[in-house]
Amino acid sequence: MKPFDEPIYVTRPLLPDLKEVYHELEKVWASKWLSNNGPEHQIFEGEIRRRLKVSNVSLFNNGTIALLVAVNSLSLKGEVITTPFTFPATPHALFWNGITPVFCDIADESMTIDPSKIEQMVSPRTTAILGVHIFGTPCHIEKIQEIANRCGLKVIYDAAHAFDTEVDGTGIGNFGDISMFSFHATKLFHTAEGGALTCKDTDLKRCIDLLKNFGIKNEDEVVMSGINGKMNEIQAALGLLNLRYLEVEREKRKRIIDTYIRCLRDTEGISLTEIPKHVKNSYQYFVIRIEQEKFGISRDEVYKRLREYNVYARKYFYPLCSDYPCYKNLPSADPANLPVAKKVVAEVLCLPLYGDLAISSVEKICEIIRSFRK
Ligand code: T4K
Repeated sequence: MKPFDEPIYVTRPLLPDLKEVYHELEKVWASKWLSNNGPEHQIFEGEIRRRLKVSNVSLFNNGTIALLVAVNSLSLKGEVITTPFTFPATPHALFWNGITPVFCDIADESMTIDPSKIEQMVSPRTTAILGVHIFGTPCHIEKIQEIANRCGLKVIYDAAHAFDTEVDGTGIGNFGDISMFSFHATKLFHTAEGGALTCKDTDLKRCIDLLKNFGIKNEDEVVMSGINGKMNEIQAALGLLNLRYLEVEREKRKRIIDTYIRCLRDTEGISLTEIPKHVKNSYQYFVIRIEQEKFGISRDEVYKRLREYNVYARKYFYPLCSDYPCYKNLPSADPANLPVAKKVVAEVLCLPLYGDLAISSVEKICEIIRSFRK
């Protein structure tokens, strides 16, 4: 088989017609208001609140700053239990708040933090659980809340991958104390860079809004030590525009995912992540798991050989956060504590997924992968 003429990346951003972008920017220019809770920001915040089906939203310049603020707003300290199978932003948001991340193993099927192993990680210093809805798959939210209630812990969810994920029709941002969404260019829905926090408690939203604006209450009062986490008007305008294209993008992605499933489901050694029936898929990633014994070659080998065909799949989220030099000496980072995460991180491969990816290219990627089987 011939390699693709152009590189096929794991994702490509949704890009609305430039003329429409220009039209949106004209409004921003006319307002002469570029940041600090301007008109586009206010409209966009309302739209996101409706879209995510939540009661409170605060917009941010990116998801990482949003997560930093979430941790800070709950006055967490000591230790927070989290997953090692995630993007660096998750444990770093704890570390930057002076908190020690405590890595808990993940469940094999969902690849999210394993609720049956959380309680044994709780110490007198533990103040919260930080779960990640990895690849848009919801954490075991009920069990996690039970543990949190029993142990007096807060719950934060990193929902960076879970825009549009719903559980039985309830927006994923309604669970736990706070959820963080990322609107980075690589996400299904984006504002180039951007993010949001959602929470049920309106007083908490007020605190979050102060924290993302240096703690400034008014011209005479700075009431807490905040940071600059504000989303600007250009980001908000792009977000409003992208919202209009979201359903079309989701439809296209659904067709691509259906094609991957059709072409790969009967391949021995490859397993597909199944989204439970009661969960609305975020369509953010398409993930396969490769079992070397059954497939004949390893995930790493598949990743390398796909590149020879100009296909840039990604080994998200390798390496585990517990293997980073800044965390590897923590007691919870001991590989013996994380057997499932160790196995999963060696098996997972994210295949290209974005609306403009041709179905014929998806079929060809599957054919290439199947041809590797030994
Ligand atoms: N928590 C979790 C669980 C997360 O996954 C993330 C971010 C965060 C927190 C933090 O949220 P933010 O602060 O980022 O809002 C990318 C993204 O930069 C990152 O947002 C995302 N997770 C992560 C999963 O993916 P990289 O280092 O893999 O990106 P990069 O530059 O290698 O891009 C991947 C591919 O996307 C490229 O090969 C081509 C394509 N691409 C990328 C960009 C930026 C484009 O076609 N156009 C583009 O503009 O991290």
